[in-house]
Amino acid sequence: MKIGIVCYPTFGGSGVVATELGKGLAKVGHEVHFITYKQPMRLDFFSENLFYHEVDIKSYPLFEFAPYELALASKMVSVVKYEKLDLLHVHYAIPHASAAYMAKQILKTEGIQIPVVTTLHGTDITLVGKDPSYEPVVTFSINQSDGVTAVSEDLKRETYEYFDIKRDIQVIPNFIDLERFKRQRKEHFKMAICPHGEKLLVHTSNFRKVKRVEDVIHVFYEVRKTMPAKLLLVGDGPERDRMERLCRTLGTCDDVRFLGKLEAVEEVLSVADLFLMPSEKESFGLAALEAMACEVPVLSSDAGGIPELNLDGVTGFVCKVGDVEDMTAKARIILADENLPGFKERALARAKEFDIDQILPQYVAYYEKTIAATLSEV
Ligand code: GMT
Repeated sequence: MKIGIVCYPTFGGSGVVATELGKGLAKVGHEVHFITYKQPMRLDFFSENLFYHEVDIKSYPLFEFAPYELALASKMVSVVKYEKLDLLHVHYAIPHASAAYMAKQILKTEGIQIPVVTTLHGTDITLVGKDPSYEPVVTFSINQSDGVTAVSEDLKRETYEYFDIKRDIQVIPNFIDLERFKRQRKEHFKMAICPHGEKLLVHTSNFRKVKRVEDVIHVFYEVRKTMPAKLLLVGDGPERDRMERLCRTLGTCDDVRFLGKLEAVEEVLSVADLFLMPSEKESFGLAALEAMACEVPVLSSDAGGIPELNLDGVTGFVCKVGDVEDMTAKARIILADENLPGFKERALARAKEFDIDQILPQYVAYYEKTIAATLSEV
């Protein structure tokens, strides 16, 4: 198949999933065309089946805001037409699903039928998408897609709850490349951070309010009262400054390091004892899956689709959003020397259920079904 993938190319779960999916499809022989405003982060090598088309966003004195959606739709039209694509797969509804709808209508006037699959990732539904400023367009463009997937059962449920959706949504979860995300031997790194055998807690996110990074810091503060521990925070975003100030107020600065946007996150995860994800909203929790693949148990909130991944009492623990006291108690259980090995082993076993080799065929089957249904309508 010839597949066009549209996504956000920067840091963020939906862009990572879209890029890894495209790479995986290319590996098994499909031709994949990325259509984005910037080269996707993880697309920095040559493959005969991978192509990149940059969206040209022209500015003009009249435009206070350049109309990105129009430039994207125009680029989709030309790529579908000249590369003879079989299907467009857009990741994150806003504005990709509506731009795809526009491209589809333009192509129809030229006698070209292009099936569109939209994948819903999370905040495009649970936060920004349901805001009245976008909701009518999100509802319309989901209903107009030829296929719709969501990354968890919970996200599917929320989509039906918040929007008037008339079509089926197929759940296809996030996946993981177990070749890249595996526990590596990094004893020297662990020694440098935890010279006295301290337990190492890790959190990675884009430091937005929904991630509740303050809960990570409070849990760490409490845990550290009863056992020597260190905390590594990977990522960056709007809450970072406030979190640094919180560490100063609590007096934990010597034991906390902010690592910023680190690409090789698997190296940090390889030395971690516990991963924290206390999010307020989280449709799946790809960062937790990456941790589990590196044999790190997860202490999470019960937001969104996280409990579909992190099994309470098995791969870690699931606590109510904001319940720092319970999270602290559960962190201590996991970190106890006699418990840690069991949790690590079960976290890895669970991660293997989301191996890209298991999930990618689900997308391929869904594309085939969508193409067949679209062509039979013609
Ligand atoms: O909202 C974000 O955190 C970014 C967002 C994205 O689309 O880039 O991430 C979402 O998609 C990921 C991949 O499907 C999921 O693993 C994340 O759970 C989800 N984030 C939220 O729902 C907050």
